[in-house]
Amino acid sequence: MEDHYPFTLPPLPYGYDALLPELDERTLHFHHDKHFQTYVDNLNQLLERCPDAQDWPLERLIQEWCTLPEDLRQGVRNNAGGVYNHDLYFRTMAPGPASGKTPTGPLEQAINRDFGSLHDLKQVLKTAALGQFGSGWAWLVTDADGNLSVQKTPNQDAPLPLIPLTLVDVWEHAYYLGYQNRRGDYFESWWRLVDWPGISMRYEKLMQNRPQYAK
Ligand code: MN3
Repeated sequence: MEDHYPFTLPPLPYGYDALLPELDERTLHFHHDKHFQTYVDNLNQLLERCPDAQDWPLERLIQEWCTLPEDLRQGVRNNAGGVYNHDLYFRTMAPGPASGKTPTGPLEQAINRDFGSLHDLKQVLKTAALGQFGSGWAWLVTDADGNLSVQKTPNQDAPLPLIPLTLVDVWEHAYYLGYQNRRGDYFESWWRLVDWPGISMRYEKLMQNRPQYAK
């Protein structure tokens, strides 16, 4: 995806039927092609009226929306978050059996250090996902030193400047067609889709590139 305005919808990184049986085609079509697209379109419409922020990357829009003209603030907050969060959500799921997707290397070590085990991380993340009242997200994040934590955020807020590794969308539009009100069942399905190999690689790169003083 472009680093700044005008943003475009990145294609779904796999086929619409690739995440069956966990997530069905209709859910992915609506979620990616309709909901995600709407956040992209809304953000572009808002930034059209705000030339000063047209070269801002998403991360800056998310962290500095409150410095924008007042009539744009809430819209940019919601829609920049919507674009950022959905991009990462779709990119950190992958087809294939969960048994072939486990954390490796420095991420595996950090999960064991900070949560006890992958199973313990899952429980903490599930509690956050089920405990998020109304719409929002639950996140696995790292700080600049590599310390992991679980966060939850309402609406389309993101926990920056903490660095998101993966996240689960607990807006009803993410699961209602397949799971109705069963957020816990949806969480279990999402967990089987998490692309731990990709996330492990990203974490390792982040740790290699962190400032020297932090090592
Ligand atoms: Mn969503």
